[in-house]
Amino acid sequence: MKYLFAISTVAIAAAGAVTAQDQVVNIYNWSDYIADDTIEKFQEQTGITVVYDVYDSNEVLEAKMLTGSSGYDVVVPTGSFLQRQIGAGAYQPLDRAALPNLVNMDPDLMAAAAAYDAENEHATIYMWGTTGIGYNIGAVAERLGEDYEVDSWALIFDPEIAAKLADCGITMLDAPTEMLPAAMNYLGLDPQSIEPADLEAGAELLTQVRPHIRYYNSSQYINDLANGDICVSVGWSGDVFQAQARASEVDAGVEIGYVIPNEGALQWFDMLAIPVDAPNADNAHQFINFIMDAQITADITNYVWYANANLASMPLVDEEITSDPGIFPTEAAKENLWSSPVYNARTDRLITRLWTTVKTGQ
Ligand code: SPD
Repeated sequence: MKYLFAISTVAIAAAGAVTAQDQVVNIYNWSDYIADDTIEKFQEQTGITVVYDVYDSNEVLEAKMLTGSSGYDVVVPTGSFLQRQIGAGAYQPLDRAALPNLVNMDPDLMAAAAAYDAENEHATIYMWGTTGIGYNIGAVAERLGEDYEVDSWALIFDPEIAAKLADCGITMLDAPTEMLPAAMNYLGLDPQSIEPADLEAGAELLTQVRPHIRYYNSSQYINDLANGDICVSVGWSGDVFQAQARASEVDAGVEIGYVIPNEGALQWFDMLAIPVDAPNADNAHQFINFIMDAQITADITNYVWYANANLASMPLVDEEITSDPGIFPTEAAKENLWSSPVYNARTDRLITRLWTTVKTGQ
């Protein structure tokens, strides 16, 4: 999906110094991941026209980055994928002099993200979140009882429980590097393990519950949860909160909850990076610097319900968001969060093969 955001001639004239060739920036971002006015504000402020394209899978982005000549100026890989793509030479180092708003970033979270990109040389954090469970509170209570507490991956990974929910619709992310570790963790295995036997055990569990899964998709579940068309999703934190907000707008009696299960969950960072062959690298830096403005980042978090790593933005983020443990996990919940390992090519091939088996049943 590609959007060209129109810009008024007034804004172009105001920008003055930029040449015609410089007046475009091509952004490739996750779907449902920006405020409704961010692009317009950037265009008004800089005179640069934004061409905006979206995806819902790291694998899709990675294929483009490794092929090269994508035409994109700014992309948003998740940390573990970023590291592998940096290794393949897919990104250029950031010009820190062009990014004065880097001072706004939380040094602790940037240090955590540096595990994937030494000294944050190639990327800065866009948003971060967890991969947990979104659920329709009423539909689940109807099937499992009012007293059933939704606090465990058992809701999805226990075949007996999943069977009771199948009729109202369980969905999983089409994200093998997230679903396999979640299943492994539920089995008591290390979610970061790259041992083939552990990954195979995770796949076996996913195959067991497969008859109860309505679909594997990483974006459709937002609307489907909101509309009551499905009742349980393995989903990304902010996406589930967006479903919650949409459900309350529709007011069809659907109430959505998000839980980081007791057994733990994946924590991830999505990173702003510039492809090595970006046609408009200067504009890309302007865009990234604009995003790191405290008010702009706060506006995005307030719109998409994802945590950010911009300390200066925090006083501007709605308290409803900063105080929600599903978005900013408690210290206790943080103890059980894991990060994604960087998979080598061999493990990656195994994961792809196992995931195909899980999804197709063969
Ligand atoms: N709708 C925005 C979803 C952003 C999800 N980022 C991917 C995280 C991968 N672990």
